Formats: sequence, C-alpha cells, structure tokens
Amino acid sequence: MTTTTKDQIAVLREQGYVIVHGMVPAARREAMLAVVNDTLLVPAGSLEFEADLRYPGAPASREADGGATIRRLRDAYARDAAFAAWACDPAIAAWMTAYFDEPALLSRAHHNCVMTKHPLYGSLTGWHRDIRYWSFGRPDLVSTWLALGHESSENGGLWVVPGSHAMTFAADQFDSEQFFVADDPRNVPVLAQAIPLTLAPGDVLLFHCRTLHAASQNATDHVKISVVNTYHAASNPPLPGTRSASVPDVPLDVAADQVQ
Ligand SMILES: O=C(O)CCC(=O)C(=O)O
Repeated sequence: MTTTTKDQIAVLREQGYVIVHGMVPAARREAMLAVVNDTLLVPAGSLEFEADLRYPGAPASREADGGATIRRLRDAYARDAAFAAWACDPAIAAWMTAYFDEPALLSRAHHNCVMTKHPLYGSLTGWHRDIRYWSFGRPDLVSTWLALGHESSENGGLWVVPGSHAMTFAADQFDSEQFFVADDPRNVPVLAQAIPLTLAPGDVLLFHCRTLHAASQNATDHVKISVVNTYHAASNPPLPGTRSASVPDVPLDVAADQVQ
C-alpha cells in the first residue's frame, strides 16, 4: 500500500494517477455532503446541468424530463468554507508543493466543483484528457477527486488508462471536442488497458491532466458525489486572456515542516 507523499508522487508519475485511501474523515465528509444535499434540494449558486452538456444519457433539454438534473456545483471554493478548506488543505498543499517542487496554486477556473452523478439522468462521459479544458504553458496539472461516498463502475465511477499520461497520440485520435475516439483502430488497444477505479468514502484520487479517463452512467439508486479540484505550479500560470486565467488562482500555503 502506498504511504508516503514521496511514494504517492512516484506512483502518479509512473501510472498517471494514485489513490490515497482514507484521507478525509467522516465528520468532514458529512459537512460537505450536507451542503451538497441542501443545494440539490434548493438549487443555488452557479450550476451545470446534464442538459447543458448533453453527453450520452443526459436529458435533451432543460425542459425535458430530468432537465433539472445537476451535474456540477461550480465554484466550490466560494460556495462554502468546507470546500475552501479542503481545496487548500495543508496536506494537499504539501502534496502539490512536493509534486511540482515549487509553490503551487489552486485553479478556480477549472473543476473547483462538486460533481454529482444522478441515477437515470446522470450522463456517460467519454474518454478524454482534462487538459482539453485548459490553457497553460505546460501540460502539467494535477487534480484531486475526493469521493464523498462509495464509487465504482456501478455508480458511474471513473475508469482510467494507466500510463496514458505519458502516451503520445496524433491529433486525429481525438474528435473535435477532444474526446478520444473509442472505435478508432489505433485507440482500441489503448482502451483495452482501461481499468475501473473503486473509491471508498474519504479516498482521494490524484490524477494527471493527460491521463485518459471516462465514466459510465449511475446504475444505482443513489447520487454519487465527488469534490474535484485542480492545481498547477507557480511557474506554469494560465495563459493570459484564456478561460484558465479568468478567475484568480489561490496560492497554497505550506508550513515549512510539511514540505517533504
Ligand atoms: O463523472 C464523470 O462522468 C466524469 C467527469 C470527468 O471526467 C470530467 O468532467 O472531466
């Protein structure tokens, strides 16, 4: 089992992701879940709806059955202190500083959200690298995916292709929206290596922005809820004028005794 930050970073560098088990205790998860459940009952703040993206399985419009199904509670950082505290948690700050080997920042323009995957109208997300969303000088960002409940392929948990962060693909192996074309003969052997991830409540998946990942629909009766944040090195700021630079990043504070 992976234990030290140094070991975890080595695993992430090797396979493009690493799972840190039991990082967030129950009381802290429940505080976050309470905010999410309140928001699902009485929608508030900036939200992304399944019908906006219309990935496979999503309602055809906001007016259709299930049209009000929420996919993302955006700007988790500003939504509640519990999410801001998690985003800038000293353990995360120390991890990212060690990974980048320099000061790190939270991006508020990317992820910085709670992802909810609902039964029935929660959609399937095709194979992609998250770097498709972003504009930075170097494709070296790391995201944290905190499972607030159990996650597996049954409830729409993530699948990954180990090592894909280090693979080189031709531009036309991706479609116009930067999804990896699943039936392209060059991509079939790559996706044959995909594995489903199982996360227990409080587990944190850390994954590289070039790691291929996907997720199916939620075949259970319960909403799956995950908190997702993205970080980059201070020397790799978002490119000026892009969406990545549209919201100020948050520098992470690291106490000297936490840097490993
Ligand atoms: O939960 C999912 O459907 C996958 C989400 C994802 O990979 C993304 O939004 O980048």
